[in-house]
Amino acid sequence: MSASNRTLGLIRRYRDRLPAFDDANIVSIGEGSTPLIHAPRLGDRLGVNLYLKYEGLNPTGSFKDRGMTTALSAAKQDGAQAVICASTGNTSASAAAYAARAGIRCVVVIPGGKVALGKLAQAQIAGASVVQIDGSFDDALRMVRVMSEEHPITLVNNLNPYRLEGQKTAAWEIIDDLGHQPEWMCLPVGNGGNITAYWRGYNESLQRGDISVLPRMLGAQAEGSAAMVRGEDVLQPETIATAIRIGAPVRREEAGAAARDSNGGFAAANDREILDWFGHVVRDEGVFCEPSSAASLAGLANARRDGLVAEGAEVVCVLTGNGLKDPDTAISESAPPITIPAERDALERIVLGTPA
Ligand code: AN7
Repeated sequence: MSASNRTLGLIRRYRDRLPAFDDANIVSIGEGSTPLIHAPRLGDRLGVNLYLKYEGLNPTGSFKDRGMTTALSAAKQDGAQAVICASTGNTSASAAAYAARAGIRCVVVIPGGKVALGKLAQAQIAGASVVQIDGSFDDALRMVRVMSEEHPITLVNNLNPYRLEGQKTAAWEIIDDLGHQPEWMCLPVGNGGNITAYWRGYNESLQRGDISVLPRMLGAQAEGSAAMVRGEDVLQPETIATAIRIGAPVRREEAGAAARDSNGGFAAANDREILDWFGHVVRDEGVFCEPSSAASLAGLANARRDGLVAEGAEVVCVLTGNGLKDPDTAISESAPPITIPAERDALERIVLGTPA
């Protein structure tokens, strides 16, 4: 039997280029190998040749699984008894699942009332200790860092070096699928971990000779939490895109270097723009992502408007999380269902579009 890449999981798929793990310590749920989807209608709307890297199809519905397979495999290899993280939601869902798989206790600390419903459900049902605080993600991260420094509990936020090692594999998949690097690589930025990981992945591919040119990196942020765009931390971050509601990016130095060294940049989009692109991507292409993921499209639109990204450029946008993560926002952005009696004529009026 020859296993598909999805069955292998990404540690086995890219074994020769990742940290070494004993087979018995590999914690995988079949992450990675997500589709790269050509998006011609959405691309026309943006004036670019657009591809979507649909990371919402990972096992827990976000790109975080790429970093959790490596982080939890390392934790298992080290004999860790417990892992901890702060999270805007997706990290907690992924950590909870991979810790469950590893048989390791998991504690997640989240900003109370600011985590999308699907993500909360995932962490809770997987058996993590879910702790809400009256504070932001940045406050939660400060707290879990102290716990991991003072107690034998492994931090699995992206300060953990194994996280980015796993996440960089997405860049390699894009090169495999496209056959070359895109001109622009666009992704939503919160802590700046993922843009750092992609940049590392592309640079390693350059060193291997798989590509001869690097893509330009575009980081998209929500206007209310745009620390990288502003060049300073945001004390009270706010946005509908709760996954990237982060004011003090942990990887600000590396993320800034990725944008600068690639001749790329950062772009902000406001909540209305993010929600508009959240609708466009599913109505144009049938791809349902969470609002934070649509921030990459909204940021790209603004980078096009400002002349940073040229017309006709080949662009890969990362859709970092699945739309099912945040059903509340999808419902509030949609027309409600039409209620009718269970009668033929009532349905016919709607089918034919005639007024009642
Ligand atoms: C869908 O889950 O930080 O720039 O705690 O969930 O690497 O932080 C999530 C981040 C983009 C930003 N898109 O990535 C968490 C968390 C989605 C996300 C980001 C996140 P980074």
